Amino acid sequence: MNRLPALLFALGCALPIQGQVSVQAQAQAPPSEAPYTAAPAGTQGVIVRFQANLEAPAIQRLLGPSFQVGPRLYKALNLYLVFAPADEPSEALCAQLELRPEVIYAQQDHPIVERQTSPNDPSFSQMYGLSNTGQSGGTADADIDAPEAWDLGTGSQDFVIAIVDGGAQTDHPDLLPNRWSNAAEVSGVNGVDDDGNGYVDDKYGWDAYSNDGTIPSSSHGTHVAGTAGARGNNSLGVVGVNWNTRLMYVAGSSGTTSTVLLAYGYVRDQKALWLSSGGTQGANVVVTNSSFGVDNANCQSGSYPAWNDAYDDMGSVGILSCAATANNTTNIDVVGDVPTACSSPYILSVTATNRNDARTFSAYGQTTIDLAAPGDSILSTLPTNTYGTLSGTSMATPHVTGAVAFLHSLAPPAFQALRAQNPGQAALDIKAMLLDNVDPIASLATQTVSGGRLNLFAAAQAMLSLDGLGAVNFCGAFTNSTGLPGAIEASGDADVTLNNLSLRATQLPAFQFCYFLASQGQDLVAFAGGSQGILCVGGGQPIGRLSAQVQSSGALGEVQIQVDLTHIPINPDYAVMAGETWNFQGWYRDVNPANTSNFTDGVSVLFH
Ligand SMILES: [Ca+2]
Ligand SMILES: [Ca+2]
Ligand SMILES: [Ca+2]
Ligand SMILES: [Ca+2]
Repeated sequence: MNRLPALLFALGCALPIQGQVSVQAQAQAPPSEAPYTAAPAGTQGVIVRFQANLEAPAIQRLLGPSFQVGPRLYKALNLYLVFAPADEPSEALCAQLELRPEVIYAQQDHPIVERQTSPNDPSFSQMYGLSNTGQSGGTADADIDAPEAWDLGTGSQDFVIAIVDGGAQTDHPDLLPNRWSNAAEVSGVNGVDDDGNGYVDDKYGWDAYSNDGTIPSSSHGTHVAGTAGARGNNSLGVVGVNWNTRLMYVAGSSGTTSTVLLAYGYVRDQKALWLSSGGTQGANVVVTNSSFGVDNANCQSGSYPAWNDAYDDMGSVGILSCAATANNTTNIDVVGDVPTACSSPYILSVTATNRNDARTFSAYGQTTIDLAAPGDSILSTLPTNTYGTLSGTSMATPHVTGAVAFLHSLAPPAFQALRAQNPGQAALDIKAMLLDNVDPIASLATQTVSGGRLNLFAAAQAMLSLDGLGAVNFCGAFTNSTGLPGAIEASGDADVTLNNLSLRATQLPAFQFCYFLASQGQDLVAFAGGSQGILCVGGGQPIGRLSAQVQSSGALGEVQIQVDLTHIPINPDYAVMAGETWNFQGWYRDVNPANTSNFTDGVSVLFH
């Protein structure tokens, strides 16, 4: 280990003093790589770009004893950290260094901080759920990483959150800037259904209690709304998960199921109208927030069919429903709950954690409760223009609700295309992004579906990391003889003119043969003949076989192919067109115990 510096020193001595370094000298040995260290006591660091090929020993010689050459920082630019006397003004020092022929430039080693966007709302520092600094006895980072997420975006008024609650102070100064309103009714005639949507005077939402457009006030609803979408960075009060959004107020969170259905019905109608009118009418509701329910009720018993129906129907137009589970420490898997144990895939069931990531007062369920969010001592808006702290699953849920709208606001073009074509699938994808990107919490591993607490930043990164493909997996895969389900991944770009789609089948048995199928249809039928898995493509459409058999490699059995989009082998060969959705699946052999057919799940790509 000691030989290298000595050798380099010898080389350095041989170098010309004026920095005109021979390439041959460099080629004989790698340059010195001093370990990175902070500036030693009594020195300051300066970043210096030296002439190409000039290496540390020569630099040290050229600079003389008052400088100490530190590590090379950036090879391609020949940038070094150089330590200089601390008492010299750094600007003068840089200017002095730049006079030297071997120096291209010098700059200060400016301190940097990890960039996190903090709003100027004065109470932000108390909002541990968004950013936990350990305030008030909490655990640092037991939070949803909101400031990190706000580096990526701060929400958008293109997306509407329906607060289905007891009502709200809709003109609270920290909520008013983000209030959804129905322009035709606001500027219309009282007593007249100005926009013809079937609801008279629905200016800011609907009141299902009295079936009119006057929204009652409610402490609970005002608080919930602020968590999801109090205006951020307005030098006032609190900040919501979204600084910018649209809050629609729908009163109807207690009483009987009929009230709730009337409330959901309004939301659904407004979204359907928005879709059918091309965005000129109605409201682009992407999520509802609900914190009510029927304790200890079995949603699947046959006594509550309208609940799942409503969630599925709202889901089909791209609305996820975030629901607060019970505020008691029961296992919802066992005792049941409506709606948080209802089976609709469009529900996000939420339990609450505190400033130490502990669940103390709220229900759980490994198969029913999707995730946790901060819900203990949450600061938010309250009526009569005030603020205050409340606790409950009701306070946890709007963090998740806000996250749904937030992810929508970050959607890259591929996701926007999917959302336009299949809003229900886009909703399910957002749910998956949220659940797949929680912060794992050991105690929640067996108490929630996801095993953790919401992390807005991680989910936002997942949304942004969708490349140009926006591929969506479907169908689900069956366990094969390795104990793993064969899976398929697609990567590349959905622009057909780029033609760079790649398919990768993974988790197959090793050294088994596989080929890839393509079809514009989907199918979900068990394959005949004692085989395992499900054929997921076809559905009455032709199925093409994209490749000759290829053999999987590696212990986990991987196969990858590049797809020629100009020649999908569906007799005759077919060129993929923009606007088409194609579905792909891997079909592989599995020896279990005899040779059988087996399948990966399916992956769907909308090309543009
Ligand atoms: Ca954090
Ligand atoms: Ca109306
Ligand atoms: Ca009216
Ligand atoms: Ca504010």
